[in-house]
Amino acid sequence: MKIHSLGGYFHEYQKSVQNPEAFWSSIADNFYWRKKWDKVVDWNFAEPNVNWFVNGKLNITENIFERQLFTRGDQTAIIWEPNEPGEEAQHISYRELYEKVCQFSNVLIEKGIEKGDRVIIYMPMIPEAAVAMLACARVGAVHSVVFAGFSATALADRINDCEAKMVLTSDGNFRGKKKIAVKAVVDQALEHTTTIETVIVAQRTKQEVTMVEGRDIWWHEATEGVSTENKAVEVDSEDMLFILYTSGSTGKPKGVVHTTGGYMVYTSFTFKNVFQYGEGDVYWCTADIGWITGHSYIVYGPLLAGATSVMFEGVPTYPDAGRFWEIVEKHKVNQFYTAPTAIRALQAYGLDVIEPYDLSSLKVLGSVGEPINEEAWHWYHDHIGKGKCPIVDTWWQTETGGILISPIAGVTPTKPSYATLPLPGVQPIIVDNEGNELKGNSVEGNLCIKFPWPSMLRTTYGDHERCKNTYFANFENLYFTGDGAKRDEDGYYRILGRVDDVINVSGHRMGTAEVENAINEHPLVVESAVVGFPHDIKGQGIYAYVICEKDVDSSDEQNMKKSLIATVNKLIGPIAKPDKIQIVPELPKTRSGKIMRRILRKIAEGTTSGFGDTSTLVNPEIVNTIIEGTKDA
Ligand code: 7RM
Repeated sequence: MKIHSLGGYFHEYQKSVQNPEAFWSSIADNFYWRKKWDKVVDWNFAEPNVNWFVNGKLNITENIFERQLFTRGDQTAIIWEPNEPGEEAQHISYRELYEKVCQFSNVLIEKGIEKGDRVIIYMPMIPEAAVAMLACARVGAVHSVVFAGFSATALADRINDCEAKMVLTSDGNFRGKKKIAVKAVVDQALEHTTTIETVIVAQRTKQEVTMVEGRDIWWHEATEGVSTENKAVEVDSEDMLFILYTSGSTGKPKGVVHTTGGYMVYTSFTFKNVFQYGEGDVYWCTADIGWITGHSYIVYGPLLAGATSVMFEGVPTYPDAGRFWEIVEKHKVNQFYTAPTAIRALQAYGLDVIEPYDLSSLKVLGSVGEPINEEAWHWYHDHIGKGKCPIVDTWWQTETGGILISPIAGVTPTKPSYATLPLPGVQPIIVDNEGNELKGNSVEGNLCIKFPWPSMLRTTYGDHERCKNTYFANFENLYFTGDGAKRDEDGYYRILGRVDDVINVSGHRMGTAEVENAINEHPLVVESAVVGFPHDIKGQGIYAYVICEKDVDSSDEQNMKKSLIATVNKLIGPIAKPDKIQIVPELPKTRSGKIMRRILRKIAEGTTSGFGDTSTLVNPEIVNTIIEGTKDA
């Protein structure tokens, strides 16, 4: 079902709220189910317990391949654009991809992977990464993709949390001018895990790697001579499709669990509608498969919808800042989906790097990951879309599986920095801190969702209580997003950012507690506090206030900072690197020992006065000391 007009949108929206079961079953009917569901949705948000397409049986890859091969076998499924512009792009048809997936499924089975087993995918943006995800899904295994920029420690944590049996990786990764060792990180991680039986290594950079006898095997050797025919394993609609780890306000990252039937229906539906994907179009999402955007809108959504999806190995600034636009011209991209941080970074290079390229194929522009500021919105609209492409500012989360609030391209009138209206089936509600609904328009508060949608998270892996406490316990019978939002006089939603201790750095989600925990691991650190601060390109930067052991004197400060950054790199990865580190003698604390983050956030923003009531601090004089010290951060 595709919505073509604003009237059509309101009509479908009404239907989806009045009779969600009828609405979603008519969409799910377009898929191939080995056995139809008994009930569309069965749910409560108290436990929570959410089931979609109850007792339905299917395989998601049968819906990508078998269901579509007849009509799309020769159509390109994936256009892979390598890091080096001089290396040839690959066009992989639906039939070729099908054969690769079947073949690799046979390898997984041969290596002892069974339905329900967890498989870690730690790979760069190469076609094998998509093949790996789909082969897991085909044999009923649960993939957990770990962004290949995470450190060995972060990788080991995830392997241990889900007790994975296998790792799929590559020798290395080409990223701009850099050649990154990937397999070596896996080797380090596996020194701290016990569950991995097999590591399969795709060859990409041909750099030297160590292969452990009996554990490690090359992808090309494992697949050699293996049949390209495979019958998909039947799974239940509510069987796990994947786990994806994401940061929260406390503790270690949580394994967000997505299941099969609902995720399939929702990602495909939202992909087609939000981007208004049409037959023969070329769609490009610049995300990495290590994030939810890569899962839902490079791999599953587009392929379920029979689209041609571009997958790019490199970075936006290599060999120069015109690379995105060169690729748009080269592959005649029609829908382009990226993050505000990339837009702002490229904006800084000026218009000369865009000018050489023909961007006339573009029809729709998308934005995701963080609020898009008005200036970036206008630049994107005027200089990339040449004023003729609608911008879809898509709001969603790892936990929501798919886009929840967004314009429908060319249908919903847009407004800069507004995610606009909920998609059909999505019932947002804004509540105050006591959980009272703020009705009507022109209100601002905590963004919650009051009715389930098919691709919502079902649990956090191995810890259902944590899922309940994080998302369903703040406000009774509501899913709490962690975001603040405003609904304006037109009923449009504007996302105001996180209301918890999660920050958004270049569109990457980071828990301030997670960064603090890493910093605190440093032997010379007594205590630390991490906050976000406004950053021109990244959206938010990371500001760390650190108390060191007495013997770190000010002449050591630069070395100490370097050493702290190395610790964060080791425990999380370069994406968590603090932009500013300030060594402080104390942190502002209340009598009960709580750090007053509100004050630290203000200082990091550059505020020097007006901190409100500081009388509850045990050490109010520290505020001025810290303000004075910001110049050295
Ligand atoms: C898809 C993704 C989720 C958090 C979310 C928001 C922020 C995402 C937008 C946005 C304003 C947007 N998943 N966020 N999209 N804020 N406008 N269009 O990013 O799990 O990594 O992050 O990102 O705060 O809660 S995520």
